[in-house]
Amino acid sequence: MLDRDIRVTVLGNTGVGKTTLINRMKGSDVKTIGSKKTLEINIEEKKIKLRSSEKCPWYSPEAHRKYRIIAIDNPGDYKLRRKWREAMRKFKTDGMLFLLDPDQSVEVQRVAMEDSYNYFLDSLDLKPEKADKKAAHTKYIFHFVVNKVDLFSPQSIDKPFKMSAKIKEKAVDFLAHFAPTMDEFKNTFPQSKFGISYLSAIHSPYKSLDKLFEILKVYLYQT
Ligand SMILES: Nc1nc2c(ncn2[C@@H]2O[C@H](COP(=O)(O)OP(=O)(O)OP(=O)(O)O)[C@@H](O)[C@H]2O)c(=O)[nH]1
Ligand SMILES: [Mg+2]
Repeated sequence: MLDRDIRVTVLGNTGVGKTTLINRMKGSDVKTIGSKKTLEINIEEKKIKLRSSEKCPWYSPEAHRKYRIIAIDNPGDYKLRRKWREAMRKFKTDGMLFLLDPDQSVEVQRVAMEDSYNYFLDSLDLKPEKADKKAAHTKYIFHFVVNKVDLFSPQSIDKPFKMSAKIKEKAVDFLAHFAPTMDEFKNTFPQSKFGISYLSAIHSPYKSLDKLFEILKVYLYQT
């Protein structure tokens, strides 16, 4: 079959922008829609043609390929977070997008990141020793996203958002708070892939979001 799937679990504390990112991926104008707190696990789908495909010669299957993005949107509220375990056990995905919000407490978000670590391990096996063993061989994609980078530098809403070196620098500094937790993931999942993106789910041009799935595609299909 020509088309391929990319399945992602989207996690992060409440209000970090998970639903906004997914709505944007689906092509909605998130500036006007706004989003309510997610209470249930929602499965969202969108078939997209990635821009890298356009660079392929016409005789390459890649030039004609579409990617079906299946995104599992989870509630971030800590009281609802146990649903993450249920979701990860039920919907086996290729990777997780873990979103962070520079405007929220680092401490609270670190706990959310630790929860994603523990619940993902639970999804491999509820017995901790077995889960650790499985984790050593698990090929998964852990992608950490610093969202809302527009907040680092308020820009005119009328102008297209531009990622400056200054914004990037601030986003890198912010992510550094999470380095010890991210290292823990790397130690536990040595066969897995790790990535980082900095973006604004609301303001980044679509091609930046598209890039997010490009990265996942390369990880998954090496093309
Ligand atoms: N400035 C800015 N605000 C954003 C961005 N992305 C999302 N938001 C806002 O953040 C708020 C929360 O977004 P949601 O997408 O509902 O967050 P969520 O992670 O789905 O939250 P839960 O469903 O409760 O887990 C909304 O008011 C969004 O408009 C962004 O890139 N920049
Ligand atoms: Mg939501």
